Amino acid sequence: MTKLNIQAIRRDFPTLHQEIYGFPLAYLDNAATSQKPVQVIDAVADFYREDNANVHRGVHQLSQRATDSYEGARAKVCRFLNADSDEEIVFVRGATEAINLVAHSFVRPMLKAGDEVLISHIEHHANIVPWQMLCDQVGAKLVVIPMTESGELDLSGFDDLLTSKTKIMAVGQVSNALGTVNPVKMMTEKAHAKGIPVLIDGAQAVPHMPADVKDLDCDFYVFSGHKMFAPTGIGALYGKQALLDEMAPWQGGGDMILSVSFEKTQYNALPYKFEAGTPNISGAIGLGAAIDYMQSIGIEAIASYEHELLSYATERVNKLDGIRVIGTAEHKASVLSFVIEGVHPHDVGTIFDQQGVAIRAGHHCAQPVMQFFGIPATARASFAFYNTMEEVDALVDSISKVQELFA
Ligand code: 7TS
Repeated sequence: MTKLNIQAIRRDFPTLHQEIYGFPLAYLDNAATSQKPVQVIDAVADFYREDNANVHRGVHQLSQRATDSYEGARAKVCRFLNADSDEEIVFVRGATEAINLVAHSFVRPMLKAGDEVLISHIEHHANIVPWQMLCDQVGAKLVVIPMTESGELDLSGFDDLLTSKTKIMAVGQVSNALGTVNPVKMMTEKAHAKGIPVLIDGAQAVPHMPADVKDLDCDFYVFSGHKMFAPTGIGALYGKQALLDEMAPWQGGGDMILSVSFEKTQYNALPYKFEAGTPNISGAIGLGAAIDYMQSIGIEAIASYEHELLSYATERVNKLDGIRVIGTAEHKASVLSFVIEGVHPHDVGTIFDQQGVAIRAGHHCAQPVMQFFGIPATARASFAFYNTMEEVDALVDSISKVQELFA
């Protein structure tokens, strides 16, 4: 069994301790966003109480302290991802903005009519729509790695999908709708063997497993802070330095320049070239605190405990009649999507809420996955390391309650 002291961990998360309709809150919507520990809340509040100033521009003390904290957070992200240098870490709003940045600055300049962008059937819309928009603009083709009934990628024809026309492969490490863990390292190796650059969407991976860009050898890696216990509005793009160096900025403004005249602007060095305007300083500091927090627990320990939670939940739900688990991949992380026969997932979500159980009901911004299974939506429970076996029991009780009401 786990070595984590879950009750002690839970004390760090103020939002978890409340009642909803008289029931203790069971927060099982972590794939949408996670709750925040006091260590993160305090880091953000302390910044505003003590150091608030803009970064990279002040000679005064507060600005120097703000800059040190902001850049300190970048160094933490760099170590967290096992990147080579801070210059490879660009602060962005989240995974969505990071993917759009790569689409605009890296892929768009080289994409021609007839070229291809390779994604998979189980991507979040954030890793579909930016590529589709780009392809539409130049007459390129969006090529999709198919999926299987268990919610895994069907890689039987994968080699043939990697062609001389493929300008990038962009795939998620973990599916948000199904929880499938994709073999992204092997896929990256195969893409690289044909000279194809790779972007990995780590939004659903970083809260649950070690993320090591050197081990994966990906060219770009993106994630959002808010799913890993940090504030909203902050995330990071990792890019190999040689690629980021070659890329033009996609937004212009303050901080991303060395000099400006009406004739010519000289861009700033990495990573500032990609951080136009005043950044989310407190968010970055909160992200640094969230990384410290996760590392103090231990990411391997988190992964192993969450695996126990998911196995227990899956086992209990599988014993029930009239319920279909959507996403039965061999390797999964923290997500249990399901449909209850004869009940719309939105009704499931509402009835769960009345029992204090917070889940997401919907298409999870992965409509192609729903189309594959021929369903409009699923109910999705998604776990974090502060969840308990008792909360899984509350989930199962709520399923029974729904079935009673609709019997
Ligand atoms: N990629 C994946 C795999 C995601 O799950 C999400 C958000 C994103 C990208 C976009 O992240 P953002 O922070 O830029 O919005 N996923 C979800 C979810 O499953 N429920 O709400 C948001």
